[in-house]
Amino acid sequence: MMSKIDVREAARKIRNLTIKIAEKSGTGHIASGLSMADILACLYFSEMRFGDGNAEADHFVLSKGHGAISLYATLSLKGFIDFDVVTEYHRLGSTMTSFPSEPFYRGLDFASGSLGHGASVSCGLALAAKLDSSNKRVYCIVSDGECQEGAIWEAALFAGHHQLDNLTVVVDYNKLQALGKVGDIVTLEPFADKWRSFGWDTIPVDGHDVAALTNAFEKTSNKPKCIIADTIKGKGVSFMEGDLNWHYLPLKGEYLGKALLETSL
Ligand SMILES: Cc1ncc(C[n+]2csc(CCOP(=O)(O)OP(=O)(O)O)c2C)c(N)n1
Ligand SMILES: [Mg+2]
Repeated sequence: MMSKIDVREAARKIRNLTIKIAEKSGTGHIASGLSMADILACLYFSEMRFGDGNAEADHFVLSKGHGAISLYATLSLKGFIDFDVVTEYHRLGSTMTSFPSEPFYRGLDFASGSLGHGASVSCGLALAAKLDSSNKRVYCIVSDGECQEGAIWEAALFAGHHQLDNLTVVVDYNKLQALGKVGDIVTLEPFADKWRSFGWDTIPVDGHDVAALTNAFEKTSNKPKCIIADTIKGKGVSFMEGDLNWHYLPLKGEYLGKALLETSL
């Protein structure tokens, strides 16, 4: 296991690799990836087990599949996929599809991208692990706009009822969705109270504070866990942070140079 300082460095590298992949692919959804870079770093470089030794491999579901660019960056940093392969992101015929899909790689074994479904899939995986007397854990990242979908709350109800204490859902609470502010479109608040009322151990945390995130992951209880990660969309690239336009825009010209520079520091 890496130290917390190393996880922080992993997050920086994930951001830098994300921009490098964006440079090659010329596509968007970059800010959605950057928003969860610290969460991915904690999961892949501290919290999750990948089946080494006698440990069972945990499952990860990127319910906000449109952020795949940073998941691919993470898997490349982890050494599970060659960087030459991940830079084929979004190209016709590439296995690095815009949203995660088959063929799967180590650390990536579920397709996603149609928002709203990942939490339910994760509930199924967590319940199956319990029925198999397996100590596998299941981790799922959902986005905040995604939490406006009813299926999320069906999963919340189910996991609470079955006390799926092997399930952790992290909400990337960046307050922006594709076309506006989450709070203006359909507010989620009081968000933590809602998860708690569904029977979840709910931990609001600064989603860019690696130490706080790690502590939240390490906390145990007999309930499913919801980490509400307070994040900034586009975190790490100054002109992208909190700017709705960067949900879809590709990086070009001087913007690209600035993003490469800022994420390499
Ligand atoms: C069911 C479904 N509807 C629409 C989309 C298109 N879409 C992709 S990202 C997005 C909004 C993303 O906002 P949010 O959920 O807050 O994610 P963020 O990028 O902020 O993490 C939408 C509507 C989708 N992927 N799936
Ligand atoms: Mg959002």
